[in-house]
Amino acid sequence: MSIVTKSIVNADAEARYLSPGELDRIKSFVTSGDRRVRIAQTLTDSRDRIVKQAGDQLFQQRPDVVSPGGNAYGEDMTATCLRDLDYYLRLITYGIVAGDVTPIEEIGIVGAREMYKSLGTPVDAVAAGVRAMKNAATSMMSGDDASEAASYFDYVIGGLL
Ligand SMILES: CCC1=C(C)/C(=C/C2=NC(=C\c3[nH]c(/C=C4\NC(=O)[C@H](C)[C@H]4CC)c(C)c3CCC(=O)O)/C(CCC(=O)O)=C2C)NC1=O
Repeated sequence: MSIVTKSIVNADAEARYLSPGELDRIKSFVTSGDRRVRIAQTLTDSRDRIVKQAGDQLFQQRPDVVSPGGNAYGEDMTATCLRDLDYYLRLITYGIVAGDVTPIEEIGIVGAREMYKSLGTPVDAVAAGVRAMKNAATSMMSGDDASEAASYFDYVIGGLL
């Protein structure tokens, strides 16, 4: 939910007008809108390149995951691993557009550690893959956009570890 919807739901539950604090937060959400949409557009347009570069970097750092016995060993498992990175990149674009990490948390973080544990997937390597996506993505952006985008990647990394 965006800050706009959330504020309205909260205010209406108490049948009150939006508070000055809520209006301030909505103002900064609105004024940062162009930037957030621009960042989400860059990530969306470059998603294939970001996932590919991150996969290459991850498998160089962690050759164990793509070696025999590794969780991402073999063409199909490697493709599933890259798909997971793509899932997280997609969720990050949702969060950036909403200006809120809740969609990322609800879809991709809650229960993720337990799920990866049950799959035998080393979650620290998933986090390393997300970090590699962060490096690839932020290198395509200017300073302010890069630091805003970075905070969402960091949220995912922190949520997995
Ligand atoms: C949008 C929210 C969402 C997420 C996050 C998600 C993750 C997810 N990853 C899965 C599997 C998997 N995930 C990986 C990923 C990896 N293995 C590694 O060693 C690497 C470190 C890593 C890539 C970075 C692999 C290899 C599998 C298949 C494991 C198996 O079938 O044994 C599965 C099991 C079912 C399936 O194969 O599709 C789920 C549910 N699904 C979702 O709907």
